[in-house]
Amino acid sequence: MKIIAIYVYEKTLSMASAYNMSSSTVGDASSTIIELHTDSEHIGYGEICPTGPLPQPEHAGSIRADLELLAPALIGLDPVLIGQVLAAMNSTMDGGIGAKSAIDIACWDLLGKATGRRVCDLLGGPFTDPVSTYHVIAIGTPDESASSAEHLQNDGHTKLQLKAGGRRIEDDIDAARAVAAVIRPGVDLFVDANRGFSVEQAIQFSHACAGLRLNMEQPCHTYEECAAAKPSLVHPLLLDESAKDLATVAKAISSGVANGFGMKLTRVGGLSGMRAIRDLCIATNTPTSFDDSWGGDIIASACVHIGSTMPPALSRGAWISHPYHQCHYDETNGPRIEGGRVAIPSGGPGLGLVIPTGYFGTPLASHN
Ligand code: 0XW
Ligand code: MG
Repeated sequence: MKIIAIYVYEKTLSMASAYNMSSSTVGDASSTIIELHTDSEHIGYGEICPTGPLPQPEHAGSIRADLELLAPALIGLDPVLIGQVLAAMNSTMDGGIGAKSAIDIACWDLLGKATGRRVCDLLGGPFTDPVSTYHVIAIGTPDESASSAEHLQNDGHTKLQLKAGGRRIEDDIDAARAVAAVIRPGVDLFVDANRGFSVEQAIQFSHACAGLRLNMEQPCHTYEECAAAKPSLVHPLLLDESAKDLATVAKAISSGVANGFGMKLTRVGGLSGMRAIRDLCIATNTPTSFDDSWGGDIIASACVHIGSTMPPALSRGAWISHPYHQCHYDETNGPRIEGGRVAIPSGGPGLGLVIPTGYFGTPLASHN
């Protein structure tokens, strides 16, 4: 099989409900879709959709510029030989991990379609289907946060991520106490400041919440600040934004800075990069989630496929943004949350999606 054309599309994902994080509010998101056309009947789909400055340094414009550079180097390559595709991209440009991740996901989709296997099977096989997910509670008052936590648990959610940061630390402490008071046995609570706490605030928060069963996710802006806070924290520490590649993840585990991770596929090289991190987490008994900043059915499917291959005891769930936008590229198989879990898309091999021809309209760029 050979790549004969690459098409790049824009898809706007309109917000259905508010989503506030410590220093940004997610508005309508501009997703970038990749179609890899081959000399077989198969088309591979990739996607990347960063939201604001928090989860990764890239944005829609920079990703599309990177794709202009990368796409010509891919024409004529066999997409199933993913290591060679990644090597060709790395010898074309340094950086551009987001664009490279979207191409990587499209290659895995093609590998599945070419072999008649689901991506989750090629990644080692699923342990669970449906796959556990976690749900965000946006920044709000203690009453609003506690009431969201109640509703989500009633809907079957067993993993809740309370957003924090960007306001008085006392407000975050009050919200965490209010949510912790309604958390039921067997439900996990993560307080995610998305880099919004200073080192002092992280320590103050942890001590004020000392009796509460929760994990702290990416409290401070940098790896170094999280590492400085860590010895004084009472709670387990999860890294998200600072866990930017495999080497950093390895360092965070071996130095004891991180007790687990919130991981974004398109920050670490797509399914290939995430597979390496998954394996390191399994080898070191370290929990991780399988997320992305945002995105539609393609990125959600990628997260669910690889999320299913994590032993459940170490899985913090696969996160999808579908509750916050109501768009499906594949109305039948597009991932959706039911009872706090998401089924592996079952529309066929690869990512399991059947996207109607022409769904994304006129391409922003064509390479052939
Ligand atoms: C819940 N997420 C995966 C989506 C948002 O973009 C940020 C995020 C997180 O965990 O920080
Ligand atoms: Mg996070």
